[in-house]
Amino acid sequence: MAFSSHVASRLEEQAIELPSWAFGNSGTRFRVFGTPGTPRDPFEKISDAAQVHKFTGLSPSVALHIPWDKVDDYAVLRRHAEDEGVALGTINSNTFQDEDYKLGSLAHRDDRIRRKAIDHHLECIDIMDATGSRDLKIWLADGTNYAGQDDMRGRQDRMAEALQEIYDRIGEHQRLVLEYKIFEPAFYHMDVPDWGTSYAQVAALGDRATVCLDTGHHAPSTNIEFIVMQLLRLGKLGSFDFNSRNYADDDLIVGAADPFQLFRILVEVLRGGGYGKDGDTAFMLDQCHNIEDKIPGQIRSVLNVQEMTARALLVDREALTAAQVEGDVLKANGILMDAFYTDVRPDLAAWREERGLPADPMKAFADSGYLAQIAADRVGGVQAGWGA
Ligand code: AOS
Ligand code: ZN
Ligand code: ZN
Repeated sequence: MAFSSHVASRLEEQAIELPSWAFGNSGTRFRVFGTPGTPRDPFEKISDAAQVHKFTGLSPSVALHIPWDKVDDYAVLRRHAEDEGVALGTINSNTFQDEDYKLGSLAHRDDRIRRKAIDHHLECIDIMDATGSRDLKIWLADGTNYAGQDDMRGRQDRMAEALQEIYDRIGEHQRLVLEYKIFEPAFYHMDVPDWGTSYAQVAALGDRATVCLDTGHHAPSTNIEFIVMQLLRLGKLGSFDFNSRNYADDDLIVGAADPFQLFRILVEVLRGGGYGKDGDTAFMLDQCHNIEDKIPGQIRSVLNVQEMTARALLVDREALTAAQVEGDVLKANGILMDAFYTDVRPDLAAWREERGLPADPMKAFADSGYLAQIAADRVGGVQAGWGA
């Protein structure tokens, strides 16, 4: 049984932005396991990311992280990306790896350090102008480790003022996306710990400031799809950083730990008008691959999102609403579970082939020999990783 024309066409709207840093070496504080052929510069990262789009058709853009992806001429990097069949996407700021930021950045008490952090973001916006990027994603590691360490309210006020200056520089076709995270690297409080704080901060800025929801940034058992519903209802769900976690911000392959949760999130995205042409909630991966091959890890990730999206599109919304109106608890849950339990892989394979894509992108990439080729070509030089 093939997909209905409705599902088939909606699947064509899917676009999942890849993080450049997923193709470099990253790992944990215990060890970073390198891989032969790992990119040595942003150009090679873009080439690897373009393989994901080539074999899946799902990832037309690549997010950059500044300063990790700094280059002399962004017009050259932009042309390289276009030659590889992708575009440059979100620009991610970085105020978490400089010695000055030990006690914070945009929330810091020291005017000089806050100025430095604001200027870094203004530089990121200049880069956005060169790359044609729409989104500036801000994730702050700011916070404290002990009660009494600093005045939490003063930090909110200073951060609000700094964000306002950054927002005022954002162009009319650009957005500021503020990401929240419950803990790490601060362990007593984060200055943007939850969706409510991010919402309060971006609502104060204006229409082109929104929230980034990273699926690994919540306390265990948080009902993430409720947050998705609420932010869509408030018109402030700017983007997702998709990944999966078993315990904390593990940054593992999205859908690997809990495909049902990913399905429920996508059901709310569809219901709330955040999917594809309905709205402008950007889908992005934010993952790090330490022991698994990086490009196949990203291919598996975007296929997981596609598969759960296909299942979410199968939910019989009319029958579900009718069951909800009737208060028929088991029938309503059963309708949702019928969609979740549907194996859409054969129909997805056919859908891909009808569009000139390989039925099995994982196998097609493995057969391409690309990994062996870059391992042979990329000998010498410093492999890119977190911080380079
Ligand atoms: C950190 O945990 C956040 O998820 C960030 O979005 C991300 O890991 C890093 O800044 C690269 O974007
Ligand atoms: Zn993230
Ligand atoms: Zn994270």
